[in-house]
Amino acid sequence: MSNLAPLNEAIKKGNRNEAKRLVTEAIAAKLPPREILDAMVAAMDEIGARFQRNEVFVPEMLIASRAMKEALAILEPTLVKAGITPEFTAVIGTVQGDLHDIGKNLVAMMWKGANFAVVDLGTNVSPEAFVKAAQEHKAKIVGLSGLLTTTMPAMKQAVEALRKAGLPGLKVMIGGAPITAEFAKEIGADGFSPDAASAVDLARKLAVA
Ligand code: B1M
Repeated sequence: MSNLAPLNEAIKKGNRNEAKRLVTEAIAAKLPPREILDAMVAAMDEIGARFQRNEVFVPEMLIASRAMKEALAILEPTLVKAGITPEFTAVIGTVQGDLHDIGKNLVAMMWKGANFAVVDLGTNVSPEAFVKAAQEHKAKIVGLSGLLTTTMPAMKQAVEALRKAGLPGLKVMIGGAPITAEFAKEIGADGFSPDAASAVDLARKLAVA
């Protein structure tokens, strides 16, 4: 196999068995691991762009992300052997008091699909836990998700704790249904994304800023 278009297509369609079969074939055919990875990441970029154009919706993003995740797990040992590592580490979690995780999981999946190393702290995450994880994993990005207006103050507290920890170069981005760019500015976050696709673009932008 020398053409990676079918692998790209299988991920976009969320056809995980086909994606796993094709990535296995590509590895066996000794295609350059970077090219295999690029074809897979391009599929997720395209899905993200389609989502932003309202051409696909959350279910399509979820199944594409699942196909990506499973195919990536097969490719991972080959990438490690070739010295290809994730672009950077991003920590994500839903803020304290909030148990909603569907949107946060979607962002985490899209980030993994974009070749970021993702540390997912789950839900109801305290400001201290965000700080600890950012320090431990030398994160470039911390992403805070929140769905409740009542837990927006917890988001502010998490941003304050991260700032107080003085982690050099760390960027904090936020998102969730009640969150706005104005609120991000107000609490001193570095940015806000309205959806999982733009969360990839923003994380990339912030990581190099
Ligand atoms: Co809850 N809930 N809920 N709920 N729930 C909402 C949020 C609510 C708007 C419903 C309503 O009243 N209309 C309302 C909040 C009102 C408010 O605060 N103003 C609400 C409430 C009140 C509650 C409870 C308090 C209800 C109760 O017990 N009385 C309770 C709170 C529990 C708690 O958290 N402590 C509660 C509980 C629950 C369930 C457990 C039943 C369940 C959650 C299941 C789960 O997440 N595992 C649930 C659900 C499912 C919802 C709704 C229906 C759907 C949320 C969702 O998953 N959306 C929601 C109503 C609604 O939004 N229509 C509602 C789909 C998801 C893909 O979108 O999460 O917005 P979203 O994520 C998007 C973007 O926001 C963005 O990208 C995602 C994908 O594009 N995004 C980020 C999210 N995080 C990001 C981070 C980023 C960047 C982008 O960077 C880091």
